Amino acid sequence: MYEQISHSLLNQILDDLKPEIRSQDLRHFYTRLGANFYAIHNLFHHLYGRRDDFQAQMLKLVETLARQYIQRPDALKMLDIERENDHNWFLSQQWVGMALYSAGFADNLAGVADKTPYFQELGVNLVHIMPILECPTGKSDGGYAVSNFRQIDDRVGTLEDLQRVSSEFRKRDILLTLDVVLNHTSNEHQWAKRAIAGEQKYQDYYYMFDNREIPDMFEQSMPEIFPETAPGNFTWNETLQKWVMTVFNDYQWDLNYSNPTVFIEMLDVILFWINQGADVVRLDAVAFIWKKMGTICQNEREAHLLLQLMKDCCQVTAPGALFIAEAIVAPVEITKYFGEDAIIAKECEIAYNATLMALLWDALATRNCRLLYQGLKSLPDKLERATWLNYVRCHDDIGLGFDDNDVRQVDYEPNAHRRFLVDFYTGQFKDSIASGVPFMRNDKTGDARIAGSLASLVGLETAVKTGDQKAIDIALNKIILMHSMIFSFGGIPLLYYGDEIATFNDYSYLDQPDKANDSRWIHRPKIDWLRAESRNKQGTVEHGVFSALKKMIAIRKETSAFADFNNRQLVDTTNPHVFSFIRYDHNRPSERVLVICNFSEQPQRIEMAKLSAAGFGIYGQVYDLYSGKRPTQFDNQLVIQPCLFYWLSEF
Ligand code: OTU
Repeated sequence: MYEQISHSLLNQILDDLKPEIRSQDLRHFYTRLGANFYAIHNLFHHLYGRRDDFQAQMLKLVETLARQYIQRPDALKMLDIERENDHNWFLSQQWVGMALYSAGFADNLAGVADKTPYFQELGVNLVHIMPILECPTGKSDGGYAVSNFRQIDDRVGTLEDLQRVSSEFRKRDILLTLDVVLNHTSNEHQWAKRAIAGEQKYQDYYYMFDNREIPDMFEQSMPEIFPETAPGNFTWNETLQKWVMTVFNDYQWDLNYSNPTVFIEMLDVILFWINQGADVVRLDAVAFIWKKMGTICQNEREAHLLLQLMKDCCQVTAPGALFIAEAIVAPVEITKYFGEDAIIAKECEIAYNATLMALLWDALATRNCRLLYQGLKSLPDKLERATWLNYVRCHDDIGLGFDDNDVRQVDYEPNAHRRFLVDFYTGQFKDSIASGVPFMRNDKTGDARIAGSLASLVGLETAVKTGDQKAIDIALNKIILMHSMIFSFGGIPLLYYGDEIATFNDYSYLDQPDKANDSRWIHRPKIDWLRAESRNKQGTVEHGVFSALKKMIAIRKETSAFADFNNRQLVDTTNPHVFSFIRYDHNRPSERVLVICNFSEQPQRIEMAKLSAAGFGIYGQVYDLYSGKRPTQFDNQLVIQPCLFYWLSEF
């Protein structure tokens, strides 16, 4: 795109660049800047064009990009070029992720580096290390209340440790994912401290008000994120004598992105960690970064423009790095975080598939797939060159963020249905052996979310305690079934640490005052490595899960139909307990896999004729990639064991 105004501005900015920048070899940088400048200028102007200092801010932005480019290690610059030449690299089925807390997984970063062989053993080659930056003790929100964006927390390790992790990973082709908490800082961050000390510059980094007038107006339309522990969206600061916007906990101050300095600071932070070797950056709470009175202050158009701008800027300095959007919002809103267009309005390459996650838990509780089908049918197509992060559990709660229309469509009443699911997973519903706990019950809205480890939510904890072998087997199948879905659906599967060895709830958080009121800590375990050894011992639950996951991962990597190129087609088997879809190789559509999942605790059957109608198995025999055998058939019907699955292929 060539446009005079932006081009002459670019010329001027290049002239104004500091001499130490101009003297560098910036060939690739200039090419990328030229290619992206029209978009960058446009977006920056849209957001900040009315300011007198617009041009100066624009120069500062370009200088930031150049400075970080100069600091980017050569090896990473080469990787950028490789990835530019193979821009679909992350859509391949070879990627399998795991998210972990370094302290819970292996004491600290050095421990994570030492444990690298464990990832290889399982087949994991993308590791999301949960927040590692400095946080106040106690008021840390599990690392999401950062007090220094450039300093690794002492308890986690040092920059050298991270470099060791990064080089161990790089040697083994494991991608490193790090967090950048965009929406807020800790109230103990330097910026907050200087704001409290009275510096106007830093007060302008946040949203602050002298009285309740504006906060009250905001509150009329803003929901509460942590209603039990942090009601309201503003906190009174005694020293400042002001109300500070605090959407999450009262010690997490929302950053004000209507100030371009904030944008540039945070972009600089992103580029800093990308230069430390992060292949992927998880952008936390992206839905919240723009506040507009009279709205829920989530998913605002400007939030999207900010993300597009961040993407375009990273494209200039470090085009090999990817963004993950953490936007746990309504299904129709989530896909928007990929951007509107892969070329001219791109945002994040990857987004959490919170919709699929919640729908899977629904199918498991109801033992039918009606809402799963309905919800996925209404999920808008995602952008090309973008992919889902498919997960079963993560460090957060399970929010039941279905679209109410979808819920009604399959004849449930939305509120009653959500109440049922919370009751089911917290073991209140009759016959349920799930042992989850509620998270953030909101008495005003009747809303609640669910916390608990995967193994405990599927009933394994209870089954093991009561020694009920049949229930143990069903629960193990459920863990395997849920993973079979995320491995085959299309997108990058993201395991949650501990789930691969069926880790139960950890109740120790209840004895720790700074954690006791946040039930998400029930599923942020400390790995018991002695217990993990049992993964090598046949007959143990650890072995049952670990070996199944390992096998599925190996098969996934060899099955090109599992790559993510919008190559999925839902199949209606007419059996409501069974969910089915076809995946096909986008280059060779005849190479297909038919996925069939039984979400009920009874064996299910489907007519072979239904498969033929879907165009499957007409010409040859079918066999199951997972077991390597022909699937069980009886009376012209395919039989699927309770809570198990097939990955059928033709030969
Ligand atoms: C994210 O969470 C993090 O994953 C949480 O661990 C943090 O507490 C939170 O941000 C604040 O930093 O913002 O877009 O329901 O799903 O708060 C979604 C709770 C988020 C989380 C939600 C989420």
